[in-house]
Amino acid sequence: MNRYQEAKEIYAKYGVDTEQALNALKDVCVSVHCWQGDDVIGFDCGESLSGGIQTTGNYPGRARTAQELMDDIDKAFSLMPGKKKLNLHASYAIFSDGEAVGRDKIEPKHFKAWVDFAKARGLGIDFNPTFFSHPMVKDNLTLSSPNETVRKYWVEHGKACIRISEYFAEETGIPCVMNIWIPDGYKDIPADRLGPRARFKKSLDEILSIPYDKSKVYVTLESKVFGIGLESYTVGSAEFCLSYSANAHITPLMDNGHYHPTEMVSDKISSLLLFNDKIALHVTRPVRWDSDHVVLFDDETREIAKEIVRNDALDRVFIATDYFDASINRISAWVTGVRNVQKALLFALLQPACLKELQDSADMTSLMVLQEELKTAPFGDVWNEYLLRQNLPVDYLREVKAYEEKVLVNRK
Ligand code: RNT
Ligand code: ZN
Repeated sequence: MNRYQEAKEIYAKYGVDTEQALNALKDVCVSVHCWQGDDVIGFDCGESLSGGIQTTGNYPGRARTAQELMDDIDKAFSLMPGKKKLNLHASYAIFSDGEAVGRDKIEPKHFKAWVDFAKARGLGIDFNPTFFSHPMVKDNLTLSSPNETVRKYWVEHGKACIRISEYFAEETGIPCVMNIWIPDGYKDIPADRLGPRARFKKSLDEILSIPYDKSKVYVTLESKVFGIGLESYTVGSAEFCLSYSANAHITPLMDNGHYHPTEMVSDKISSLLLFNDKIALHVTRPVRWDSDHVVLFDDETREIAKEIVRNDALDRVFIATDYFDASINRISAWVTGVRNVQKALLFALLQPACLKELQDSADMTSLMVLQEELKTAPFGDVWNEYLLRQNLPVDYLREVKAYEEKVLVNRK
């Protein structure tokens, strides 16, 4: 008997159907961030990364052009199983030679090459206005700026991005999730906490006032607790973003690097599911701060997956990755993180339904024992079967290294 058959029988004893789990997993879409490939730099204005986020490391092979990034995405996607979407930032606009377009004036045509790329591969596209790494970010402020020229510039950027998101949805036939995150905040204690938040609120109202098809574009709003150099005050805090989303009927987005270190996104998902049709996630790995390390198959990633699966919410949660490591091979970083999100989902799909019943009958003893037992059930054999059925290698490292030698090391 092969290992999968054996695993299947072991799981069956727990009342778990591995075939059902494998089938469910292949329909789950993960929106893969493009920005792992070039250290969040983008192509539009050549500014270095700002906004209180940071990439560290200088491993060779960063994608420097749209073509290089597309090549790398192809390589990375070819090693990831399951359904994917491409998640772009506005800073990845592709301008023709000599064209200089401000972010307030970008248009669908600046993303045509991405649409062609996505269509040729049957991918949907998600989108993000880029409110950082740009000369119009003044004093670390964008949509909350007291300077009307600055604030309006970024409002126009937000509106432009809604139009581009709608274009993505129309062209690909797949709805576009457009996530708003602003870095706005203060390093030290502010004198006015209300003013910036009031201006952010007004700016969001203005952006969302343009007509757009809500079945094609899902606008999400991402909160944060602090950024580097912005430690004392963040305009788009959790309370602000949750309240705004609820009021404006948009979708809240939680990034699991954006909370205090002992606060867990896995514990927040159920609450948001009770009050929202859809919710959105940025899956990342914060190490002591919002460091955006590559996602591992760790406790919290599994717990997040469990909350989605066990609450029967696979079709209500937009799952996206958001991490960037420049200290290791970037293709490997991409593939490892995305595979780990999928692994965690499979792990969750392989949990027996009886666990809930044990909780409800207050048999916490059995619950603990069973949960611990399941940790060492032959999960790896089911995962390997999933890869095998999609003709993917378990060992992608060899392929990554070959690509590094052939392509990446030549990028000097
Ligand atoms: C920053 C947010 C945001 C960014 C990306 C690049 O803390 O997590 O989502 O990482 O938009
Ligand atoms: Zn994020």
